[in-house]
Amino acid sequence: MLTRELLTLLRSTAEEVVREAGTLIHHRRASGVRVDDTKSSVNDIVTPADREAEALIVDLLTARRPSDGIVAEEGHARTPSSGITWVIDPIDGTVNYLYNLPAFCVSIAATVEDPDRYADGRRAVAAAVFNPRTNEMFVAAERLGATRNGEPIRASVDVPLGQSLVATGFGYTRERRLAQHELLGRVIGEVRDIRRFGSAAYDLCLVAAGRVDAYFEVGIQPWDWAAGALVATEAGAVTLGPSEHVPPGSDFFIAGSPGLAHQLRDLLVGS
Ligand code: LIP
Repeated sequence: MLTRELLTLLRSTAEEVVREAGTLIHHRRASGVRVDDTKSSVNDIVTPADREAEALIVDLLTARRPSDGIVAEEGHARTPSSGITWVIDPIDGTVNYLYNLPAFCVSIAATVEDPDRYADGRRAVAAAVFNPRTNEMFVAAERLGATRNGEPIRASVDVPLGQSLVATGFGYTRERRLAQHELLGRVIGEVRDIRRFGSAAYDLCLVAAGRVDAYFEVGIQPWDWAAGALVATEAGAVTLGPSEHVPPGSDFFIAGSPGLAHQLRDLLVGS
C-alpha cells in the first residue's frame, strides 16, 4: 500500500501537470485548431495540440518522476522502474476541442499494476482531470477522496433508474456506433434522459460530482478511463464490467452509485 505522503505527492504532481497542459491547449484553441492526422477512422482525429500537450506532460512528469513509466494516447511509452506508470490523455474530447465545444479535458493518472481492477491490468492511485474551458479541476487519490476545484464531491445515491440522468458516448467507426446504438436502445426508455458530452474523463468526473447519475460506454481506452474512474470511485461511485468476473475496460464500462450501476448493467447485458 502506498503511503499517504506518496499519494499526496502524486496527486499534487498530477494537478500541476494537467493545469500546465490545460493552459497550453486552451491557448492553442484560441489561435485555431486543425486536424493533423487520423487514427481508427477519418473522424478519429489528432490535432497538433494533442501531440504538443502530450510532449509537455511527458517532459513535466519526467523532470519530476524520472523512474515512472508512461502510457500515453499519442504514443509516448516508457517502462517504469518505480512501479508507478502514468496513463495520459492529453486531450480527451478531441472532437469537442476541434469544434470549440466546452467539454475537453487533460486527463492523467498515476497507476500501479493490478491485474483484477481494470481490463488493462492497472489501477489509478492518484489522478487529475482538468477542463480548461470551464476551469474545472478534478483530483483524487486512493483512500483520500475526490474534489472539484478543491471542494469535496460525492456521486449521487439512491436515484431510481427511471429518474436517472445517464451519460454515454460513441466510437469512431460505423460498426461500433451501430452496436452502441443497439445498446442505447435498451436504456433510453428506462431512464430520465441521456447526455452525450464527448469526453469519457469528463463524464466520469460528472458522475463523481453527482451532475449525472451514471455513465456507460463500450470502446473507451485506458487513457479515457484511468483518471476519471479514480475520481468517480473516490466520490462513492462504483465501476463495473459486463459481469462480476470481468473487470471494466474497453469492452464494457459503467460508473455510478452501486444500485444504479447494477441496474444499468442488467439492462445492458441482460439479467
Ligand atoms: C473520446 C472519449 C469519449 C468517446 C469518444 C472518444 P478522445 O476520446 O473520451 O468517451 O465517446 O468517441 O473516444 O478520442 O476524444 O480522446
